[in-house]
Amino acid sequence: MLDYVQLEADLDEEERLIRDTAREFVADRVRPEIGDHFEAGTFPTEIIPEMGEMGFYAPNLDGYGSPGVSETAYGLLMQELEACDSGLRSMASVQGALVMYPIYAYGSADQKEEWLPKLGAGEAVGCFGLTEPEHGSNPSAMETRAERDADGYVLNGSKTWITNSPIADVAVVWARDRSAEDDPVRGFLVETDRDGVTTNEIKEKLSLRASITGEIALNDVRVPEENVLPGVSGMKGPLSCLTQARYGIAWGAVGAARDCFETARQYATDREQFGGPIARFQLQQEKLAEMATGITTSQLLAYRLAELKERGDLRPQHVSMAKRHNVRMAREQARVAREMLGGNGITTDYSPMRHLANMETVYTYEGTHDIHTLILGQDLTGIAAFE
Ligand code: TGC
Ligand code: FAD
Repeated sequence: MLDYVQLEADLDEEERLIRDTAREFVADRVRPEIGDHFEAGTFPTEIIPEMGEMGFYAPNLDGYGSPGVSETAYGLLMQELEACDSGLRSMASVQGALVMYPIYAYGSADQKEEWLPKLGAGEAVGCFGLTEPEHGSNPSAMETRAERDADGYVLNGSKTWITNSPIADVAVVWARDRSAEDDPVRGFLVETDRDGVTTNEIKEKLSLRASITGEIALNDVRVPEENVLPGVSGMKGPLSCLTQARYGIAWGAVGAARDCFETARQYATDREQFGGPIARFQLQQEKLAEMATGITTSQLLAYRLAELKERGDLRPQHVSMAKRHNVRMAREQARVAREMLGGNGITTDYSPMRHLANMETVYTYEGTHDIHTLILGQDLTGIAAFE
């Protein structure tokens, strides 16, 4: 596997173990069938508890069953999952960074005790409802609202493009609290079997096909006071969760690109044209050299993020730079790898076209490439150019 500047030489034993465990799990349990799932538009739901048993959901959190592994170990895990398919990494990202993290960071003791162990074990599935039909890049304009009633809140609104909503047991729903001054955004734990909740699946996707995506419609949904996340109020709540998930994507995208590179390198060595392997042509070697360089520079960025995160110096803007850079790199490398495989490259027999299609989603979700450009622009100039 490509590790051109020997970053893996510095991994500790636990980090190597987590990388290898994830790599083997993916090779045995997911990779053989992933092309079929992509074609069928399905996710292998039977592996959800298996991933829990392996400790793949938020192992970087400490307590309530999570071991508190290093941020590098967590990144390597995301890298190995996405080397198989972005849908697999999405499963772990949403469950860990977008559902367990807000409960861990902002939940009450009861909420943590009720949800973290079973989400960590994959015995329950969570989803994260921020995006709305009319408010994607600008979630702060959300229309979903919570009105107080006698013993809690009544929620109304709709969320869309929600990973795993059709199979979720609980949704972290972000809504404006109309009973408080300035309608602050609050997080609500909404069990999906509550009256008034519907979660239709979105089936027409041509990207991230091996992942379940849906809507969340909330029609006079009553939730008790104890379902509100007490520890946060305002957009910082959902945006801080996004920073956790974007961190995982910055690592994961490197995995997808690495898989494209390894597939293209092997193919170029095996495939013969004009009397010998196509890997002997300078045009093909130039492509491999560019890919290896792009992957290596992205790896360096990911490893540096881990160091900053460990010592508490990671800023959301650092994560924006890495998500933006590494996903663009992976999208470009997937296209080049696809090209190197000729006609075979457009099939599900090989991974690059699947990764390429997936990268269109990864480029768009968790803040589009444009939005991360503007976040960096604001940080570099002090001037916000969102509006
Ligand atoms: P703004 O006024 O800038 O900030 C409000 C408060 O939040 C703080 N903050 C952050 N904190 C942590 N991490 C971040 N990334 C943060 N960004 C902002 C900020 O310091 C402030 O705190 P305080 O204490 O002063 O109140 O907020 P804004 O509403 O103007 O934000 C602007 C913008 C464009 C950056 C934001 O809206 C944005 O990031 N938009 C992109 C939307 C997005 O990424 N949606 C993702 C939906 S979830 C998803 O895609 C899941 S895919 C899952 C999968 O399958 O993997
Ligand atoms: P829009 O915001 O309408 O953007 C359209 C275009 O306009 C983009 O190119 C964008 O970059 C550009 N644009 C927007 N604003 C500006 C600006 N100020 N300046 C310049 N250009 C701009 N959301 C969740 O909450 N939870 C999930 O689990 C989740 N999972 C997802 C799974 C999939 C498969 C997909 C595709 C999306 C998912 N999302 C989820 C939603 C995702 O986060 C949004 O699609 C994303 O934030 C962009 O919003 P939008 O699609 O409404 O695009």
